Amino acid sequence: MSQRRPIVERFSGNPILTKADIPYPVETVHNAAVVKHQGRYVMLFRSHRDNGRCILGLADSDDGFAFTARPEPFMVPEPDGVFGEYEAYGVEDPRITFLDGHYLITYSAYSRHGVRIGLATTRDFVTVKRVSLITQADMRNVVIFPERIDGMYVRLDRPHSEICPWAIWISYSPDLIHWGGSRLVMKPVQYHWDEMKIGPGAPPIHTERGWLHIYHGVFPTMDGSVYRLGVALHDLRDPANILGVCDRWILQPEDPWEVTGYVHNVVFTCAAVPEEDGTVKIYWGGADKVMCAGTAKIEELVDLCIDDRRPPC
Ligand code: BMA
Repeated sequence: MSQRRPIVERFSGNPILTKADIPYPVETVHNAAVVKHQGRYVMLFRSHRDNGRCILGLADSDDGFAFTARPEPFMVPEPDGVFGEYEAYGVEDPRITFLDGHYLITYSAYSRHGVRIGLATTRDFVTVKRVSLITQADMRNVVIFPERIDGMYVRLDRPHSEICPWAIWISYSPDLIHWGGSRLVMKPVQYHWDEMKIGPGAPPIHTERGWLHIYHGVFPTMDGSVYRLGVALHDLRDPANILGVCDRWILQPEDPWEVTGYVHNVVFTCAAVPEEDGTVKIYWGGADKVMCAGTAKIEELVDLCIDDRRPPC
């Protein structure tokens, strides 16, 4: 039997950004957000410093594949105030959503109190303003939908409890600061490729048939955890309702820089950029060390959620 055609076609020039491309000292370049701004691609990437804590840097591109890093980091932990207290251990895994004329940046803020999510905004990727810390500990992976639904901002998030580990929830807000109405929408499935953990990946993409969400799923092995990517389709008007979750992963660690690195066997996404030709550029960190990119067909990803589906919970 011949191999199936890959769902995500890897860019032939992967990895697209590594620490060798960064003009200040960093040890990794990974888990980046990417958006189109004024016809160009802007990447907000995470880097470990050699003290083990993370900062966020920017890189720009005309084609979405060849990126040039800017000379200075874009976000480092604030020195004082409430952000200083809650992001002292570093800022990680940003996501960006364009809404109401602003780019909304959600990022993991680490401190001795745990990990929570910060919200910052920018209009131009030159200046950035911290707005609020929008979760308590222990939350990660907040992605904001790019449209308001019934007047409310909507996000997917990933709390953690011993009773119900690492599932995806939905929450709503009238003002981006105060969030509530929280409900669980999707759970890991036992003895499945995402049985250990799932978490929101890229901000959802509006398609005619639903919100397409590319998420990550984790499987425990005797050799550590394997991080892969999957897809789910949420109802357009009621995104708490999942229309289908594809039974199989769409991407798994295969290239040498995905299998070996800072943390081995990891593909982890924070960004997917839909294009006018019906494709989507998907960006992922390889082994928590480098940035990679690939392309998929949006219709095919939506079809997978419907035609090859498993229940969300
Ligand atoms: C998760 C997060 C990600 C990371 C992944 C693999 O828990 O910390 O930032 O890419 O682990 O190490």
